[in-house]
Amino acid sequence: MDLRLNLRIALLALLSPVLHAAEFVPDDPSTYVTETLEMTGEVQNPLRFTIDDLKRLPSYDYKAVAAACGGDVANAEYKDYRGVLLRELVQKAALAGDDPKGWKRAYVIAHASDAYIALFSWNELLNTQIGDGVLVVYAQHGEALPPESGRIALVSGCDRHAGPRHVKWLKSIELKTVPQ
Ligand SMILES: Nc1nc2c(c(=O)[nH]1)N[C@H]1C(S)=C(S)[C@@H](COP(=O)(O)O)O[C@H]1N2
Ligand SMILES: [Mo]
Repeated sequence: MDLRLNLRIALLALLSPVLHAAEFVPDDPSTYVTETLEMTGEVQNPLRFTIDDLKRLPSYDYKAVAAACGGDVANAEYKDYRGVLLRELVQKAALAGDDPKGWKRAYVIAHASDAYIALFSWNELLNTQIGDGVLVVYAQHGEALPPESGRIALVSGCDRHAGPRHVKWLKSIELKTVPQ
């Protein structure tokens, strides 16, 4: 093999963990399945949503939001999800405290039951196109999500690569602020 090819392979091997973290595939996914979603952290309203609660909120089609923002539409058929906007859930929970600038220091962590997380800044959710594509999903192809995806999951359809901020077995949404 020539040196150039060897270097290319070495570089790819170095970069791949950034985009393709080792995917966790449990033997029995049902042990990780969550049936409710909790809003935790620095919130005024520590809400808990069942899947039925989520279904009563305004719902969005993943394929439509991802197409609108030019996001990751690879395998769009597979990604035929339906769910609610993360920013609308966070607005319902609302930030605790009376600092009018508190929201500017706020960030949101989506936690899974296997300790996987995805991280968003509040302004990213509220004030950029990325936020238009961040959905808490409960259905795929018009059916309940299968256990291996989690009955409740989070997807970020406007990301360049959807994998890293796809959270299966979504358990809670934590709202926090960077200390002053
Ligand atoms: N709870 C949980 N979600 C997870 C992971 C994980 O280990 N645990 N792996 C992530 C990774 S690294 C990828 S690439 C995607 C793969 O799923 P997808 O191809 O259906 O997006 O799931 C993501 N979601
Ligand atoms: Mo991944």
